[in-house]
Amino acid sequence: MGNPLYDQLFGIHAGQDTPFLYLPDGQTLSHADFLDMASRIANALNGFELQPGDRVAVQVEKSPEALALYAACAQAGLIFLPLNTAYKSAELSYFIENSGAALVVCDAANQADLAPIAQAQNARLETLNADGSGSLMRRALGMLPAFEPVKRSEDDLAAFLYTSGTTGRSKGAMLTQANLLSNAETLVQEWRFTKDDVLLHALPIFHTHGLFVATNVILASGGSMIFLPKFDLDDILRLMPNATSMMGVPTFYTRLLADEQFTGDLTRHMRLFISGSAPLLAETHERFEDRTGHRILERYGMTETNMNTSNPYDGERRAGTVGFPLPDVDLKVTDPETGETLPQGEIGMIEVRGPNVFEGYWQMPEKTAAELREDGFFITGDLGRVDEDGYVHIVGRGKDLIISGGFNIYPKEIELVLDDQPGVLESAVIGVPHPDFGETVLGILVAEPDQSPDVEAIMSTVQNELARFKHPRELILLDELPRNTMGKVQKNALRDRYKARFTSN
Ligand code: MCA
Ligand code: AMP
Repeated sequence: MGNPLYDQLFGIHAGQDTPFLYLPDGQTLSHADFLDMASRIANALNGFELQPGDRVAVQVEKSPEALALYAACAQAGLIFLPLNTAYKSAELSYFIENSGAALVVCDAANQADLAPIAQAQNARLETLNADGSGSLMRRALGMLPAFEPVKRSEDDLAAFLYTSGTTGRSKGAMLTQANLLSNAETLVQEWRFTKDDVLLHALPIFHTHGLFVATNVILASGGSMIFLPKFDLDDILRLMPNATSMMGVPTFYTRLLADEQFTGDLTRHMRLFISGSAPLLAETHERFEDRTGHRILERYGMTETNMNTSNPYDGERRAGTVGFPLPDVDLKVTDPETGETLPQGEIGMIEVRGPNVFEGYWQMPEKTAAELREDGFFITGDLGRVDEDGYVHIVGRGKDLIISGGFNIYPKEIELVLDDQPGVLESAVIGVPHPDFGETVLGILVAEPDQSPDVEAIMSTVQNELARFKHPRELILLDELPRNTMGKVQKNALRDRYKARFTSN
């Protein structure tokens, strides 16, 4: 027994001087350089007296060192737990405490805020900054660039990714080595990635899309990435001529289309554009094809499952659909009430099963049992149907979720903060169409009798407590919330009323 994740994604490139990361400053890191860096970090981690299976919570900017920390955790048998850089202290404190992290790695700018949180948890705190400086790399640079991977099996946990829930409490999705490896291998084959690929990588590396889909596919195929700190339109336009492929959320594609410099000529040499994390409007798909001649390949996944379906590489990429179940994924559409499989073509709950499906939620057996059936099917919370040609269509969500620019936002979490504010009786948070982010957050407040809540003060409290991308774009005071006869708030009625709030038509 070796360490399959390390051996199959990273170790296979030992000694290879072929490029792995092209950085915006013109530097190139080979696969061998990257492995040296990862091994030095693994040696540094080893000095912290961590045990295999310990969680390493990481909130750092995107950098080669941050990616090498992921490789080092695989090598050292530690569970990698990446966190959105937008999270504020109150949000971080929950993740660190809930996961029982033994090590926290953060940007030096956040060290003072995180120190008491780490201390309360008895976790060690190290820093890693965007330029690679900080206490972790200072220590790592004094280490040897070789490390014998800790023995692990495919069933061992490799990563935790936190995903919010309808109750407002985040759940740690436990992903095994096999979950990550099986999906990476499948996607390399389905999307025809090879060592000649150069992926334009502008996604964050704290979510499934940028970390497991993009990075693992490139690692498994032996290709390389143009590794950008974030999505910057000018960088993308400048560097696209050097790439063969790009992965992005729909906002990447609408932003590109909004720029006249994005032309067919710029993309002629490109092999593949992939979209996911949020619905790609059929209109965007069509406009992209008109402009470039390329049909974007849309796929569908989740934090809990990695990727489930994909439009075909060869064959029709059908706009408005997420394609077919991946070869090793079983997909069925069920009655949300009874769980019975529905006849082909009917709309119901999408359920998936396969080697990609996670182990469960960390220390939440009831939530795991509610969403992961004993026979291995995971209840996605997405409503969909399969058309007569087998293409999967996502038609809505059974879960109360907003997706803004590819980031998931659970209204409950924001409602809990709003409900707590002086003079507020109750609130409802909804997602409404937005031209750039797809959807954006709108908060509706109802005042307590004879009170007039200070909306500006409430907005600033929300801004202090929650990550920027969760902030309501606007707070609106209403006399009452629309309710059905059972007393349940009718969010559909609110969504309908405010659907044109941020769009011109
Ligand atoms: C940034 N802001 C946002 C978002 N991103 N607000 C709402 N939604 C967002 N997604 C804030 C910024 O902090 C800024 O605040 C203001 O909005 C405008 O910033 P802007 O410069 O326009 O944004 P940006 O920095 O260019 O970022 C937009 C982005 C980025 C490029 C779309 O959000 C992004 O990279 N999204 C990808 C997310 C992703 O990887 N999702 C995958 C999840 P201020 O004005 O105060 O400065 S994995 C997943 O869902 C599953 C598994 C799957 O299928 O992949
Ligand atoms: P997350 O919890 O961040 O993993 O987000 C997963 C959710 O994003 C899914 O359950 C879907 O609701 C949504 N999603 C991902 N890819 C797509 C897609 N191509 N089309 C529509 N929704 C998507």
